[in-house]
Order: sequence, then structure tokens, then C-alpha cells
Amino acid sequence: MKLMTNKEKLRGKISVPGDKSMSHRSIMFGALAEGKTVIKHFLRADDCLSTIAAFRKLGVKIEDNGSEIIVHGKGVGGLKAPSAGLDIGNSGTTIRLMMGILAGRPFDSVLFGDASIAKRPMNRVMLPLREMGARLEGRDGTEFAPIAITGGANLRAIEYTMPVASAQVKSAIIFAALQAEGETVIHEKEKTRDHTEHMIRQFGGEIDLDGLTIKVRGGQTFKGQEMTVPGDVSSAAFFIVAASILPGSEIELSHVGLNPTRTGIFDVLEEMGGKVEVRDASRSTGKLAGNLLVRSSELKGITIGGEIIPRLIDELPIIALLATQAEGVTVIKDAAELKVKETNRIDAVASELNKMGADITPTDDGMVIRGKTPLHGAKVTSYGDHRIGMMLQIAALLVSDGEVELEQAEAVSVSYPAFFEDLASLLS
Ligand code: SPQ
Repeated sequence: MKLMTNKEKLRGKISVPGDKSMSHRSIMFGALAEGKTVIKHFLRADDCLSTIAAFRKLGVKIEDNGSEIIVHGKGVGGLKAPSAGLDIGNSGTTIRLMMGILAGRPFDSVLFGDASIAKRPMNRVMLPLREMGARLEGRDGTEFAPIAITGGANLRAIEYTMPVASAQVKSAIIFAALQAEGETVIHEKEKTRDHTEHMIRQFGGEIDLDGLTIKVRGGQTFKGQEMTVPGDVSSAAFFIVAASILPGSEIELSHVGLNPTRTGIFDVLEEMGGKVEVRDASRSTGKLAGNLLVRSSELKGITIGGEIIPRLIDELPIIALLATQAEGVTVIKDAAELKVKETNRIDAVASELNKMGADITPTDDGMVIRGKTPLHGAKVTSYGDHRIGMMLQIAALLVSDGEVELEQAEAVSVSYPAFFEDLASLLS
């Protein structure tokens, strides 16, 4: 696909689609709850549609009336044995969280996905779940999908210290813990997104949160809820960066989620000299959201590492592009997790942006970016990774000589099917 190039500035206002992490979890809690859950501003993108499809195969009635998703939950015990394997497509969140849910059910199930999913590490989830008594096996004795789950295990509570900072691992353990005998204690390595914990409370359950320690009791029941999913800050990030680096830009992004475990990109922008203003922040059904006003600015390189990393892990590809347009050196470190996302995001960012004229050296746990560099036309690929594809489109806006041809552009629909249209509306 030929990308949009040579653009001067972004102007206007859009509303980004619903938060992906919260959309997945709203279906999961809706399915495990008793009664009706009504979800507004749900993200209708491939990943979240995979979650809906999987729960329908588990016997849960889920309707889409065009404006809302309605989940008819029958409680944890309401899930039925699927007649075939559950295809979770490209979604790491779906496969890992469902491992925790299905580990405690009395039937057998198999979770599988695409070629990218088949390469992503699953021991991080399987090992703690096995400690709880779950029976899970990867393909041919490896840790990789397809994952076969043998049902009927009696799960027991554990105390677990997480070796990686991962909301997916934490959430999988929490879902298993909700079905286990006793109280499970989880010690996080670093604070990661806490949507699962918030939704437990929103759906009427209990969870004890104290710094990096989480305590959750088994045998809880949940009640269906009405909720509105705020806009996804990870999707907003592409426009935030585009408006920051294209001189003369001024845009407004409405109702973007502001959960502090997700807003690391604002801290980074502030330190680099960016201009992002939060307006009208408010809470609706317990979710903090606000309108973002973003203006272009002069930027300088900084070092990004340590405990901020889980708060901006999915934004690092687009932050790397931002750094190519900042004066001086930006160092991204402590981000080795980028290597096990939809693709190796360290290598993908460095190789594709360098083809366009950037100066990025990949390292073992991040990258070193020297700015400011002009970008030029090139043939690039998303490697089938939605966030790499969207980042390359934003990079292409800066290109004034030559064309940018993106292979595997369709990957964008994993999290943002209307991305190109929304961007075009800010450019017109
Ligand atoms: O769902 P998936 O494929 O893992 O999606 C990604 C993304 O970029 O959209 C990661 F590739 O987001 C993860 C995120 O990186 C979504 C997520 C969640 O909803 O719990 C948590 C993060 O992953 P992890 O492994 O750090 O827990």
C-alpha cells in the first residue's frame, strides 16, 4: 500500500476507538458475570472480535446492536465445552488471559492463533498456572501455541513473584485465582496496567491492592454492568506524535483513557519538550478519561528506562519515531519485552526507520536514536505488526522526496481498522 506522504500539519478533532485492553476484559468479565453487561465504545477491531468469537464458542450469547455490545453472562460455571479449538487470531491478550480462565473449567479446550502468536512465549503464563494445579501443554512439548488445556483441575491458591513485568501474566493468574481454593498473592516486578483489577471491583468483586502486591480470593461471583470504554491512549499516541512533529499542527483527541498505568507517553513528551494538554478530565463509571490538546513543538532527546517502561511499552515504536525528530540522542533501555510482541519491535523499528534515513542502533534491551534526521521514501514492511504499520504511516507524513510503500498494511486492523481514514480527516 502507498502511504500518505509530504504532509504539512494536522488540524481538527477526532475520537479514537475504545481501549483494546479494556474491551477484551469487558467481554471476559461480562461472560463470567451473572446477568447482562452492556458495553459502549467497544473496540471493534480484529483482536477484540477474536475475544468475542472465542466466548461465543464457549456458549456465551454476545450481541452487537451497532452501538453497544451486550454480553449475556451466566456466571463462571456458565461456560460450555467448545466443539472445536478456539482461534484467537493475533491477540496475545486473548490467549494469555483465556489460559487463566479456561485452566479452572471442567472441560478440555485448545487455544490457537496465527503465525505470530505461535512464536510468542507462553511459559510465563503456563508455569504459574501449573503451580496452581492447572494442566496446560504447548505444541509438541514446547511453550508455544496451540495450547491444550485439560479441564477439571482443582486449582489452589499460590504466592507468586513475577519474573517479568506483564499485565497479561498477572491477569491470567488473577483469572485462575478467582477459581482457586484460598487467597492468591501476586508480587509484581513493576506496576503494569491494572484494568483487570479495576474491573473485578467494577463487576462487584473484591481484590486487595497494596503497592506491587495483589491479593485475590477464589470463589467470587460477579454481576453484569453497564460500561463505556474510553479511547485507547495507545491508539491516540500515533496522532499525538504526528501532531508533535509536524510544525503548525494543533489537534484535539476526545475522551482518551488516562489510567496512570498507561500514560507514560505524556511524561516522556513533557521531558522532551512536547505540548500535550489534558482538558476536562473526568471519571465515568470509574474510568478516568479526558480530551487531549496536542500542538507541535521543538523536541530534545532523553533517556527512557526503568519503571516507566510498562507504562508506555506499546508506545515505544511511535516514541522511537518521535525521537528521530528530536535534537540529540534518545536512549530507550530496559525494554527487552519489545522483542516478544507481535514481532521483534526493536529490530523492526530500527530496520524500517533506518531504511527511511533514521539513525537508530538496536540494543539488547532497547535502542539508541540520534536525531534529528530527515526521512525519505522507501519500501518498508509492518512485519504483520499493527503498531509498526501505524508508526510507519506517521513517519511517511514527513517524507517529501519519494514514495513510501508499506507491505502488510492490513495488520493495522488488529487494533485500529479506521486508522488511515481518521488520519486523513486530520490532514484535510
Ligand atoms: O494482545 P497483544 O497482542 O499482546 O497486544 C499488545 C499490543 O501492542 O497491542 C502487545 F503486543 O499489547 C499488550 C501489552 O503489550 C496488551 C496487554 C494487556 O491488555 O494486558 C498488556 C501488554 O502486554 P504484557 O505482555 O506486557 O502484559
